Parts: sequence; structure tokens; C-alpha cells
Amino acid sequence: PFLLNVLENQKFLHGVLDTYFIDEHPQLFKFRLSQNRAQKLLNYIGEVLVNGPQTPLATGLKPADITPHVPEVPLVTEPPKGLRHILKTQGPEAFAKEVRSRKNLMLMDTSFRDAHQSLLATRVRSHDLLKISPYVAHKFNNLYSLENWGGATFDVALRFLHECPWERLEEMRKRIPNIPFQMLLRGANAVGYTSYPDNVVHKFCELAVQTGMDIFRVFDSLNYLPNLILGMEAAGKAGGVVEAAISYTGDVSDPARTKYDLKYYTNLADELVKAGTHVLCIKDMAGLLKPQAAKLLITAIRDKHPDIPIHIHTHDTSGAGVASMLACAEAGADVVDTAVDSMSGMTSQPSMGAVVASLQGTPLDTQFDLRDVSEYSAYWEQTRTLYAPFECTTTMKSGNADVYLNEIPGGQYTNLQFQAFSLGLGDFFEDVKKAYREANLLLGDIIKVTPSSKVVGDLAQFMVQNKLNAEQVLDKAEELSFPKSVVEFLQGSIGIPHGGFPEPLRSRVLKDMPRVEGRPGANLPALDFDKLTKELKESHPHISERDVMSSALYPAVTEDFLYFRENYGPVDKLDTRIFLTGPKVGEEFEVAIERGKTLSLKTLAMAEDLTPNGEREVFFEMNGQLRSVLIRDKE
Ligand code: 3PY
Ligand code: ZN
Repeated sequence: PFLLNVLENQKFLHGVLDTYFIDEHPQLFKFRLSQNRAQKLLNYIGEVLVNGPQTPLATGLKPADITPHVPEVPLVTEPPKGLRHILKTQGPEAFAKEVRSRKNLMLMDTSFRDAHQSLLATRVRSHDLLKISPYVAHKFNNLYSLENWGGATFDVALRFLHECPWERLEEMRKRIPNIPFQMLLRGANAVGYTSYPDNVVHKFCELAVQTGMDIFRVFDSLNYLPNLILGMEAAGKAGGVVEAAISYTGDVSDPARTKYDLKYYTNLADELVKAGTHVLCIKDMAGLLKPQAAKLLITAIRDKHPDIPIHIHTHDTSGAGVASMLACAEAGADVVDTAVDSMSGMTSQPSMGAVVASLQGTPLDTQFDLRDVSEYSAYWEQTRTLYAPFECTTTMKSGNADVYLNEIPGGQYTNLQFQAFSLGLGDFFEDVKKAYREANLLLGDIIKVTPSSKVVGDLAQFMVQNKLNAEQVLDKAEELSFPKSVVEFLQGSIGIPHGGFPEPLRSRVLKDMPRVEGRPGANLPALDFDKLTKELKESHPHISERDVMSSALYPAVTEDFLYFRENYGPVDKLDTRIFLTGPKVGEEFEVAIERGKTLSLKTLAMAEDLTPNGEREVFFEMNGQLRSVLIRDKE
């Protein structure tokens, strides 16, 4: 079969054709549509029409009925070169040196990952990321990096969006060849919530680099060095840029906060530099780094390590994010994280436009054009309305400086507020925030970020639900049945916190339960990938190495995903509103299954009566032909 498509024909693309072109190349105009995939998509749409959304929606708000405007870029010209060129031709060390040598402030754009993880429950789909990708490649080639993978995106893509995270990465790379891609790697937990065998973390990083990943921000939720180093080695051996992250908590500008003081952070920085990190990151996941603290911290690290690029991550929960990033830049940071304006603020990153404009004409000028930022922002402003069911602003109306008291990380802050909102309990969120602070102190004042933040959050909710204060928790520790995450943390299953485990709480809770010594993953047997592949192939003969990797990380979620894909096809190709809530009856819409292969669809009607088997027939017009699917009505 001749698969070459006219839109990929170089002669056609460049206009080198005469009037006989079509006559001479009839095969270019025969689109071989896979009936199979098209039929599967009809099954999916039928399912949504008959049985409702096939992914849980967080609120009753509907996705907007709009098609976001995508700013145009010249498709035939290559995007301008970016820093990735140096990385790919000269390697990570040269890349780091180049970053350090730049006098202007560089930016990472978080719009493709942390921004929507924080504001839209990580639900932004590949479809909407890929549409704007060529624009990013052409207009933002001077980014330090585009953060577009890792963190919660891997899990959410498979579990809720029914799409393959690897394919997302690969497709983004095709459209953005020039900008370094960055991901968030949870150290020994990779993109999951618990330790994996070492060979899983290593293989994951190898596959990520092969699929297009460049920079790995590696963190550990307790800043536990053995976990961090495992992640750094995996990323480095795979050929990635290692960006080891120090997760920031407390307040180095407050002399009363002695547990996490400047010395703690500079010592950790020394260790990470010694372990060979290419770039050093301060990961301020809750947005606690006030401008004055930023100045102290960055100055102290810069003084000790004049040659290492410093990259700062923060969240704008309190509203002081822009001020802090400017303070970091002035104190010698090389790169800061921002999200495009319409995806910034509150629990997301500070605004790109605000940072760009603030530094215009100064020696730190980012060199970005505010008009490009605004055009990019307009795309996201419209696109965001497609995700209305997941919009955090349903509950969150403003920033809140109470984060300095409770220290809740950005993503978790939104989640907890949402949970409280859906439970409909009036003061619940206020109570949980106060209990979160108490729970943290009970656990010994730990670093709080995935997954240690869940430990604190679970304990806080447990305290509110059972009406217990900290003193009562400690007094009754032997009888209480604590959340599983709390017990496991005390057992040592995510690592060892700075300053050790809280006593007497730990002994009282664990009694004679087993304890993990040292690095939790160190004792896990290596995963047998050949065996896993064989097992998976029995029920899914067409799976790839990537699917096997997904299964190694998320076995049950991946199993569901594989069945879903086999039954419903490439649902990632549907427009977001159609994917989430389905088309209206009578609506005409298109689905580009692949480049140049487009289905024209129209939902005609749904049968009023069920078949004797309890199925409902849904009628479509597909490329002018009548089609129907039978969907079991689950009502
Ligand atoms: C994640 O682990 O997903 C985070 O964003 C941590 O800050
Ligand atoms: Zn973050």
C-alpha cells in the first residue's frame, strides 16, 4: 500500500507542480483511512453520548464551545536555533557552561506542565499542547527550557485522558526541535508515588531521552540524598542534563526558623554539586521563598559555587512570586520559572509577561517580546475555557499569603481546596490548613512535596475528621488507626527526613512493625522486563517498549489504558470539548487522525428505544456515509 500523503510530498509542499501533478500522482490523493480506528472513535463518541463523560469531571461546569485561535507561524521554514543545539552537539557540560555565561535572565516556561498541574488538575491534553507547539518553537526559541513532562502528567495522561504520555513527548519533539525539554523526576519514585527498583528508574530515563527529553529536574520529597543521587545517576547515564533540586521549606530570612537554615541549604548544595549535577535547582514547591529570603539563599549558594547555573522554581500562591523571582535574578540566579500570563498566578508559577516586562531595558533583560508573550497568552486564555470542569478558580478566587503559615505545596493546595469544596463542609478547608501546620510539626517539620506532602495532608484530614489536636494525636498514638501513608512514612518507606524521625510518635505508632533501613529502593529486586513484556503480550499483542515501561510504573492504570485504546482508538485526536462531554446531536465536526487524514463527522440521532440486548443505537454521518454504533446503555 502506498501511504505517502500529498501533504508530505516535498514537491507539492514547495509548489513545484504543474497542472498534470494530480493526474500523474493519483495515489497521493487516496487517503487510506483505517476503518478500524474511525469505527473505534465512533464507539467512544457513542459511549459519551449514551453514558456520559468517560473521564471524571471535577465540577458541573461545561467546557466552552469555542475553537481557540492558534497564532500562525511559517510552516515551511525551520524554527530558529535554540539552546538544544548546544546540548545536542556539545553535551550537558557545555550546555551548563553556556547557560552560566549568559548575562540575561533565562526563563523556563511551565505552561505545558506545572501550570496546568496546579490550575487545571493536570488535565490539559496533548491535542491542545501540540496545536501551539509550532508557535512556541518559532517565538520562544530562546527559552532555557520548556517544562512539558513528568510530575503528575504521566499518570494523569494514562489514567484520565486515555492517552499515551510517550506519544505526547514524541509529538511535541517533532514540532519543537530547538528548545530543550524539561521534566520533573521524583528521584527514586520516577513519575510515581513510591520507590521503584533501580533498573526501572534507569530504563525510564533512557526511554525518556530517546523520546526527546533533555533536562531532568530531580528531587526527593525529603531531600534524602541517596534517593536524589539514584535519580541523578539515572538521568545522567541516560544522557540527560541533570538538574538536581533542593526542595525549599521554612524561611531562611527568619532567624527563629533554625531547622532549615542557610547552612542546611548550602550543605545540600555542596553535596549535589559534588555528586555531579550540571545545574542546581531551588525547588520552592509551596512558594515560601520571600524576596528577602531569596536574596540570602541565592547569594550564599552563588558565593560558594560561582560556576554552577542556578535555576529557581516557585509557586505564586501568596502573590509574591514575581518579586521573589526578580530578587533571585538580581542575586545571581541564571534561570527562573514562569508560566504564560493566562496560566500563571495563584498556585501556578508567576507570570511570564510580568517578569519579561519588569526586566525590559535592564542588564537582565530576558530578550522576549511582550507582544509574543501576549499572543501566546491569548491562546491559553481561550484554551483554558475548554477545561472549565477542572478550573481551580471555581473555588479559588485569589492568592493567599496564609501559605507561609501552612506551607502547602501549590498543587496540593488546589486539591485540598477542591476536596473541601466537593464535600460541601463550610470551614473544612480552613480547618485542614490549620491542621496541616500542626500535622507537619507533629511529624517533625518535614519537607513537603509529592509524596511527603500527602503524608502531612492525610494526617491533617484525619485530625480534622476525628476532631483531634496535635497533643491528642500524640497521647493516643498507640490506639489510633493512622492513615496508611503516615504509617509507611514512619516505617521509612519514602526515605529518612532531615533530623530523623519524630519520637516518641514513631515508636508509639509503629510498635513492633518493621522499619526500612536506608534507601527504600535499594532492597527491591530488579524488574524483569522480558518477563513483563511476555505477560503483557498475551493480552495485548501490539504493545511497544513504551507501553511496557508505563506498565512497570503503573500496572493497573496501564492495563486499563491498553484496553481503552484497543476499544476506543486515538481519542487524543478529538477536540477537547468532544472528548470530555461529547458533540451535540446534529453537530458537525472534524477529527484529524493523522496529518492529512481527516474524518468529517456528524452526530445524526440516538435511538429512543433500546435493543433487546439493552443497547442504544447512535447514528453518525462519516465522510458522507451513514454509520451507526450500538452502545450498551448503563443507566
Ligand atoms: C510533582 O511531584 O508533581 C510536583 O509538582 C512536585 O512539586
Ligand atoms: Zn511546582
